[in-house]
Amino acid sequence: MANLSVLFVKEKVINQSEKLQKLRAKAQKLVKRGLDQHVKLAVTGLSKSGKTAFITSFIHHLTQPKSKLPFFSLQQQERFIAGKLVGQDDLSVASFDYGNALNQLQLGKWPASTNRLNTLRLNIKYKPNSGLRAHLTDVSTLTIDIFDYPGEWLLDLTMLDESFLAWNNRQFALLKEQPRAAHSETFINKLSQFDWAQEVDFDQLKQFAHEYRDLLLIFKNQCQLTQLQPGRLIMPGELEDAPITHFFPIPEIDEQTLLSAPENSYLATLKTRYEQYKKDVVKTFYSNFFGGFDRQIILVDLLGALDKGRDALVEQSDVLKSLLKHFDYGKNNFLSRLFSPKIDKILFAANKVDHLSVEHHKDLALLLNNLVLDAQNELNYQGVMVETMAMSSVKATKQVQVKESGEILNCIYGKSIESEQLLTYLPAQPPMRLLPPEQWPKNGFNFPSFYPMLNAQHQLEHVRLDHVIEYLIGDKVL
Ligand SMILES: Nc1nc2c(ncn2[C@@H]2O[C@H](COP(=O)(O)OP(=O)(O)OP(=O)(O)O)[C@@H](O)[C@H]2O)c(=O)[nH]1
Ligand SMILES: [Mg+2]
Repeated sequence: MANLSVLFVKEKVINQSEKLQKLRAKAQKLVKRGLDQHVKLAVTGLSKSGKTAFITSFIHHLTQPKSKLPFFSLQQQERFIAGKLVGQDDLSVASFDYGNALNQLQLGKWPASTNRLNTLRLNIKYKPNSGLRAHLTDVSTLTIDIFDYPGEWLLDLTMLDESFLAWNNRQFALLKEQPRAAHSETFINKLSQFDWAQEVDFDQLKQFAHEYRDLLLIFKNQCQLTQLQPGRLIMPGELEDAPITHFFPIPEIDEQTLLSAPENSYLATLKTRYEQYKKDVVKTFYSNFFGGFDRQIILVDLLGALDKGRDALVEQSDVLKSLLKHFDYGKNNFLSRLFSPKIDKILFAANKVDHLSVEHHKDLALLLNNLVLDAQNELNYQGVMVETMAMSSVKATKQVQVKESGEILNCIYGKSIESEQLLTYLPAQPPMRLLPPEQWPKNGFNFPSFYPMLNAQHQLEHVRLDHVIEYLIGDKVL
């Protein structure tokens, strides 16, 4: 009898310890899930700043076992296991076409300009090396969500702060300033002779909108200007020629004129279109996709702007600074990270630095630093970490030394996009700060563009992408 009861008790103990083990495993799984980190990375930049190339290179180097990312702590400490693109979170958005973008780069071409919103999710598996995570698990996962979109759509965010009256008068004033004025004279004359209080003819309105769109395309492609609104007029996505995009600035108006305009007039229609565009297009895009970021990289094509002159450089930095208002910045605590994350680290990256000789890389970083200094101060004040770097997601040139008249010149070598020829070029030194107009070089700057260049092993290379990755996510993979 006694033996039997001992057996019974033993069985009970075994059952209980099995249950306990199961419970412990379940708890471990939950804790593990809680500890697995998740980053929503904002890749921000104006049109042609290099967002798509950056995202492609970012994925490529984090999904290759033999990538060269010496500054990325996971690689340095041999804790990187593998990276993989996995099913995206938001099924209503198109997937980032990584295969195609990578294929283009590997063929020595740049990916096409983005014309719709798309997204991706990247998982990185790694060995944790410290804290609770390292005690609980041998393998952790960091999940990274990224959206890619046409740069033009980003610019529309600044409209959210502006009434139709303010937007109209500011945009019209811009049309009259150089370098826009050189192209917009005929359009301005036409608008100036028009009676905006008369009853609207929608075909005529559409005609004006098309003419304005053609001008915006010239400002973008020939003048490299950045204030191009409404963005959907030049990069419509699913709104190709939709009436909601048919509005444009007209000669300066005052509040009284606007208030007294008949309901069916051109003027009242333009105002309604503007307000509707803000509400249905800009706000919707903004609230659906521009919330909940944890980290941000702002890609800046300073060399492209330097090429176009001082005005383009100033306009670019003003626009970038005004865009910052539309993101949530601040220090995170546990609860805010779960329920309303804020961007607590931001990187301003002067992209395409491979267009310079190595000795001038730091000058480009200093110039960017100089341009965003006041914004940086404000962000630091809010507890946000800010860094400025010069980088290149995909190298398009290699450094070569050329001897001329006994002097060694540090040049770059690559296939020029303009001439389609391989060329050796001695790039100028960029200024380290915004030069006053009187010090701006008379002949301006000239930084030619190059096709992507693979190394001898047919692999893509980068400049400081590893520093960028370490800065953006290094602290999430400890
Ligand atoms: N040298 C160099 N050029 C680059 C790099 N990244 C982008 N470019 C150049 O910049 C152009 C635009 O790059 P994208 O990645 O398409 O820029 P984007 O910001 O996605 O542009 P949108 O889709 O139009 O908003 C490319 O066609 C290249 O000419 C880089 O890392 N190095
Ligand atoms: Mg793109």
